[in-house]
Amino acid sequence: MTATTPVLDARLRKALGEQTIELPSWAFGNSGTRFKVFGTPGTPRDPYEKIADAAQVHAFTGIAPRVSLHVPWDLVDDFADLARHAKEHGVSIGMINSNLFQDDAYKLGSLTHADPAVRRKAVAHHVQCIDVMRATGSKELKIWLPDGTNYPGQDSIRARQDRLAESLAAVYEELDDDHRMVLEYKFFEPAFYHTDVPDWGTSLLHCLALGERAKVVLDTGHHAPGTNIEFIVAQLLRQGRLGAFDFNSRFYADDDLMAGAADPFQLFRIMHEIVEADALRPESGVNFMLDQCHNIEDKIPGQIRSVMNVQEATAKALLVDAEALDAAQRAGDVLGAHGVLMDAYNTDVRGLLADLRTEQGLDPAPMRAFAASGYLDKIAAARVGGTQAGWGA
Ligand code: RM4
Ligand code: MN
Repeated sequence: MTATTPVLDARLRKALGEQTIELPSWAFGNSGTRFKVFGTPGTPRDPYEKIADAAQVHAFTGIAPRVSLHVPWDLVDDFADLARHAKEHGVSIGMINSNLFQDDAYKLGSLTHADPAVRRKAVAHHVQCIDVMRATGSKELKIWLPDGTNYPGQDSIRARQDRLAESLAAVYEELDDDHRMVLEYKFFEPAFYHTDVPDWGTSLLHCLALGERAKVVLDTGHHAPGTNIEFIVAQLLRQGRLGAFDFNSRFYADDDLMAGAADPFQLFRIMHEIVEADALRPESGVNFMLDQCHNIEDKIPGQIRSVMNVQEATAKALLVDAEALDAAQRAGDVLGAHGVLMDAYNTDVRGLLADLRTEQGLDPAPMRAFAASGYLDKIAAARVGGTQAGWGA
């Protein structure tokens, strides 16, 4: 097929114009590996500065209007004031993430712990997160459970599932009617023998037991190598239980690199499932979020690049000729059907997205425009003293 230049028609304009991507506050703080955390001049010292930086990503891309918070990393005295600050910067507060992995009490588990007092403490932490939701206007509580064991026999896998179900039900009870709970799975780390929510099936079973407002979070870095992630996307969409993505890239484990960097084709395949199920629309309730760390690259441009990568994958998925694909699939035309998908993937959508930004009053080249804005120099000069936010704060 000859390459054609894609045109920004009304359908693409609407679909791309409606898409939003949520940013993680922690991406703006310092992070690293267990070997070293490198600081950057100008790194935010508090949640207010993290939000100001996140707002830059939205200002230059136009599609990142929400910032997700992590409690207690983003604790402030007055959350309503933080929400006001976000609004002043043109963004709002997104999902509230609980933290069950940095308290000594949780060494052997949190919501699954054998000791009811520890489980109560973990449930109470979620009540605190729900209060943050009320103060900030957030509607989603996000739970990633680090619980698990390191050695066979260390604890009863089965009893832990029962305790988890009970604890999650206690948290779910606390939600307001317009709140949702999203439950993230991960197959390893920090526990290495088993984790208590290792996969989408386990997360889904707990969500089904909890109720309609419980959905699954799919973090692209939380699967064994070779896992067909788009299959999971399709399956969760069929059940109406795909609550959110945590997008990032991985080469080996949970690398948390920029979305679309390691495997842009995988990102495209995921977005193809989304488009095919008509789940790109805001009403579908799928929250497209990034969950990343920028260990060696500058954080704000790292987020801008990631947002653009997701947007490019989305535009390509929207270019799949659905009719031709359907016809080829029905006819059993293996290579024809595959060809339809590859034609879309191999289309250069950068010009189309530049046109979209120009129409929206944005600079067509966000990376270049942000670099030219001088913002990084400005924050490096202004943010002197204090302690830079990082893993654990
Ligand atoms: C976990 C998981 C969570 C994230 C933390 C920081 O691996 O991906 O979503 O909140 O890391
Ligand atoms: Mn995640």
